[in-house]
Amino acid sequence: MSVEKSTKAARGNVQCENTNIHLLKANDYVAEIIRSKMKETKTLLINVTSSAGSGKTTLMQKTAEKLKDKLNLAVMVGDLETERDADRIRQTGIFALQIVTGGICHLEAQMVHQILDQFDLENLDVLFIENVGNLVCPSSFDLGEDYRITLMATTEGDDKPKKYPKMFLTSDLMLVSKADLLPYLPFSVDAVVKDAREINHELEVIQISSLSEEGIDTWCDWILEKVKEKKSI
Ligand SMILES: Nc1nc2c(ncn2[C@@H]2O[C@H](COP(=O)(O)OP(=O)(O)O)[C@@H](O)[C@H]2O)c(=O)[nH]1
Ligand SMILES: [Mg+2]
Repeated sequence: MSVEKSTKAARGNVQCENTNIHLLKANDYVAEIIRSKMKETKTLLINVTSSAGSGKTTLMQKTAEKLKDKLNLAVMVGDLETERDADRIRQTGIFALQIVTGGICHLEAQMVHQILDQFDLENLDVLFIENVGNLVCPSSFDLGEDYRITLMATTEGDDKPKKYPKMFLTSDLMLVSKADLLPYLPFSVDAVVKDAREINHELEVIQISSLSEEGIDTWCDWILEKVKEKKSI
């Protein structure tokens, strides 16, 4: 996240009355350690969030297929149980590790930091973190990322940004996913973008489908641009 976005995330944290402030302080301390490590190795860190089933793992697979010849990519995946997503991602030929949270509904910076040295960061251009699927808890935890991405699937209904504002407030890019299903669903892209931008007027938006590949080149160009920026700092 940019400095401005980090501030936004912090502001969001204060608003979250039910979250333990001390836990978040400890989290943010470790997130800064991760951030400085990533700065050292010039590895772009992208935190991928969404509800369960919005297409995160499928997008990781598609991104690997499209970019693995141009960039060194790896994925860290969080789920309550099973290695299934990491297995799916490894089948594309890139390195992936699963964090099994054992019931915790989000990833914390400490969990990420614990397995970070299993990734060859010196030679990695992008490390994606596929967060646990839900639009609530992951929004409060900075993982030291450069950018936070939220997938908003057409199958979820277009009312979600206003119902789960913190996730959209703290994200840099919203991917309107499963765009191939638009002809069959009562979902207004205009409405979802309007609501999301009322929460966060800087939010970038790309409409994608991992199945039809609509928007995938734009998404890949976005990644390539951010990698270039990261290398030049
Ligand atoms: N129609 C359609 N289905 C998709 C797309 N992306 C993912 N899916 C399907 O949505 C389901 C959940 O996808 P998955 O990637 O596991 O979602 P995750 O839980 O967010 O990681 C799977 O059945 C996918 O095949 C897409 O772009 N279009
Ligand atoms: Mg998944």
